[in-house]
Parts: sequence; structure tokens; C-alpha cells
Amino acid sequence: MSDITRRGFAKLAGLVALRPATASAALGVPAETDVLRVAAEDRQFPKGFLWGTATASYQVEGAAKEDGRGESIWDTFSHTPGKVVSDANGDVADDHYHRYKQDVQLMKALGVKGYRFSISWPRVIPSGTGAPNPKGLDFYNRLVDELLANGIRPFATLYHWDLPQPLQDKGGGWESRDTAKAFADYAGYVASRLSDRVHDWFTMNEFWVFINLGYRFGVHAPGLKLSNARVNQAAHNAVLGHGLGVQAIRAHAKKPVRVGIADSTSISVPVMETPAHIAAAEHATRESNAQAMTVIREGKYTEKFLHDAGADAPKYTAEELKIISTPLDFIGLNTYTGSFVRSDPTKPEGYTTIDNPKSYPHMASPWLNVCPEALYWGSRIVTKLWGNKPIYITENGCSSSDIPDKDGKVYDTDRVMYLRNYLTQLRRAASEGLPVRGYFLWSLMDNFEWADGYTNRFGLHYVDYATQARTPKLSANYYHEVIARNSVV
Ligand code: GBH
Repeated sequence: MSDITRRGFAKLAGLVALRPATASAALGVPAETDVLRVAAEDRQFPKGFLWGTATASYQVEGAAKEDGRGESIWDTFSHTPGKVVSDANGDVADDHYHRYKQDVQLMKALGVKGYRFSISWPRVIPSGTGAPNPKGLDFYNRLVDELLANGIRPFATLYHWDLPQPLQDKGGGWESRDTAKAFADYAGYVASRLSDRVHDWFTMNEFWVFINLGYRFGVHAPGLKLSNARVNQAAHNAVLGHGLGVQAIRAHAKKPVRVGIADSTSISVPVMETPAHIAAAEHATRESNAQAMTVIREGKYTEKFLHDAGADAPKYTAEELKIISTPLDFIGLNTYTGSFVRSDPTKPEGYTTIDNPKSYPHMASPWLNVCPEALYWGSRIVTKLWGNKPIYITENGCSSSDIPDKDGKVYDTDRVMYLRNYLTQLRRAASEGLPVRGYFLWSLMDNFEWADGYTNRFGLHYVDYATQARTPKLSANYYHEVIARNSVV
């Protein structure tokens, strides 16, 4: 039983004892109001817990050709026929570049205290290296000022996959160490301009995803299908870019900053909560994140990874491992789902990751298996493996088929179900003293869902792309209540 639960029951027992004799008290049954009060306490988040929403530049901004913005690999990829559902692209997206004031008001109405957005590298440095484009940076100045004027704390991500196309053309993007250096220069420049007002920074979003979907499976930009060796090297260069970026942000900051990552750390969930299965999930989490969170936190690749990769292992120096593992101020976890793991003494690694049965429930996106426990186990295992650092859930949310009802409103009961279950697990983590400090719901509004185009909607607000009208869904009302009460509702 958690402390809060225990306190709740103690209080309830006291109330029952003190109350004048009523029929229910005589029977030893607590009155309805007492039950409700204890239940409410049981669902409460810690004081000061930061509720937020998240988006990313290419998915919402639009204005692809405005104010000197350069091209990114996602412009090229989405304009290549057959790569994105219905050949959609982010040229306009949510037109957030022009509508950001209205979108900040949507956040204010929700009551969020934090906004995680990303900065478009080609908007700020159109060629990837060299001359900055002050007009591009100015958009983020305006956005940050608008957020602060409305009491919303900006959390900036420097790389959410929109690599400047010239860096892809020159050195093959993350295949080149020069891209890691270029990223650090860009990160330092942005920090020097925004850190008087932005104190919270994430270098990159989801290493595994942009490397594997972009360079191994070819389903995201730049659409390549490279050998293991080349993919492993690209992954290494990306985490090197992260480490150099952390150092550059700190070196150029005008005020004290906090720096972290927003990683798609793959979370292994024990099939049941017994010591053997829990240990298996810990080992599995460490190994399955060998090329991102593990090397970033430990400063080394795991023996199993190096052994399995063999001749395909990346080439690196001890100095690079040190840079990659530069200590962070907080950890951001993008958690949508988890994988069930069981203890398996027949295997040298001691665990097996289970393939879910076909009937396992998922949301509108087929990959989005419902696994609320991932929020609890993610926080717990990351803390156990790598130490007690503030954790932010930098993304969580889901797609739903979201068809407006006759009254124009979307009643996304499945999204509310998803959120209630996930938040219950996050609250369990907080109540056990795990260092979870905030939660950014993906996403503020429907947007360009990468290779799925506009077919999968993740927003709290429904976007009518023909008119750009935003309408709060039932889930927006739900999230508003969660924030107002600082509680699962
Ligand atoms: C996050 O990716 C991203 O950070 C965010 O930009 C995105 O909009 C959001 O989640 C919702 O997807 O069809 O099998 O090739 C989460 C990782 C990336 C996982 C896309 C699923 C497609 C898998 N997702 N990926 S597949």
C-alpha cells in the first residue's frame, strides 16, 4: 500500500470512529462522502507536478517556404510520391507558424503549465551549417514571449527529425560525424539566443525511431535501407551529436539551464510483478536501449550489444563515449507502449520478450498497443538502472478514429480510457516516490503524423484541415479536469 493510500485509510478509519452513530457507521461501513474523499486522495499527483502538451515543428508549423526557411529531409521525403499516405506533406500542416497565438490560448484554456515544442533547424540555419537566418529564429522569439505572457513554461527540443537537406546531401546526414558537430553549433547558437527565457532544453527526440525508421527501414526520411554497420554508425553519430549538443547548450547559455533528452526508451514490462520477472524486465530494458539511453547514461555500449553487432559495431573512441555520457539534468521519456518480458533461465541473457497475441488491444495506430504499465515500469526501471534524476514524460497520448458527432464535437471515449489508465500508472510511480516531475500529452492538436500523413489523429483538439478550425475533443475537457484537480479523474 502506498503512503498516500495508507494515510487515506487511516483518516477514513478516524472519520468513521468520530462520526455520530448512523446506520452505516453502526455497520462499520464508511459513508459515501468519506469513500469519495479517500478515493480522490488516492488519485492525487504531487504538488507542483507539471502538466503540459507537446508538438513538433514539421508536424504543426507549415509555412515551409516562409522567411528564409531552408529545406529539410522531411520536405524532400514527403514530396517524393508514395512515401506518405495520400502523398501528404507538412507544407501547411496546422499553420501554427501563423496561428501560434490562438494555439497558446488553447493551451491556456486547458490549464497547461508547460509546452514542449521543437525548433526547426532549417528555419534557423537554412544550410545546416554557416549563416543563421534571424527571421527564422524570430518565430521562436515570438512563440516563447507569447507562452511566457500566458504563464506557460517553454520546453524546447532542438531536433525532432527535420534535418537540413544540405547535410543529407553532403555527408549522408547522421552517417557523418560532421552532422554531429553541425548539430552542436546549431544548438549553441539557439541556446545563446533563447536561453534568457528558455530554461529547459532537450537535444533530440527519439534516437531509435529516426535512425531505424530513417536509415534501416526506409519508412521515414531520409528513406534509406542501409546495412547494419552503417545504421550502427549513424546511431553512434546521433548520440555523439546529442552529447556535443548538451555541452554546447551549457557553454552558450545566458542563464542557468537544464538539459535532457526526449527519448523513445523502449520499456520492458514484467509479465507479472515477481522478483524474477522484474529483474528480467530490468535487463531487457538495459539491452534494448544499448544504442541510446544505455550508452548515454553509462558511457559504454553493453557487452551483449557489442557481441551481437560483431564486425558491424560502430567505430568510436573513448573520448566520444565520454562526450555521449555528459551528465544530464533530467530525463525525458516518450512512452506510448511497452513490451512484456518474462524471466527465462534457458537464455544467457535471462529473459525473453514476448510477442503479443493478435488479439492484444491497440489504438487507431496498429503499433500503439495499450500498455499503461509502461509509464510505471519505465519510471521505475530507468531510476533503478541509472539513478535518481528528475523524469518528465515528454510524450504520451494516442490516436483515435475521431469522427465528429452531429453536434460537431468528437467524443473520443477511447482516448479518455487510454489517458485515465496511463495516468493511473504514472500516479502509482509518483506515489512510490519515483522522481516523476511532469507529463506532456502528445498532442495539443491533430497534426502531420509522419508517414501516416493526416490519417492518424493524436490531438486533444480536432483540426479541420480545410478551415484550420480547432475544436476541443472530449479528451481536452478530460485533461482540463485532470490539470485543475491535479488528479486522475
Ligand atoms: C512519437 O513517435 C513522435 O515523437 C511524434 O512525432 C509522433 O507524432 C508521435 O510519437 C505519435 O506517433 O508504422 O510500424 O513504421 C513515436 C514512435 C514513430 C512509433 C512512428 C510508430 C511508426 C511505426 N512512433 N512509428 S510503423
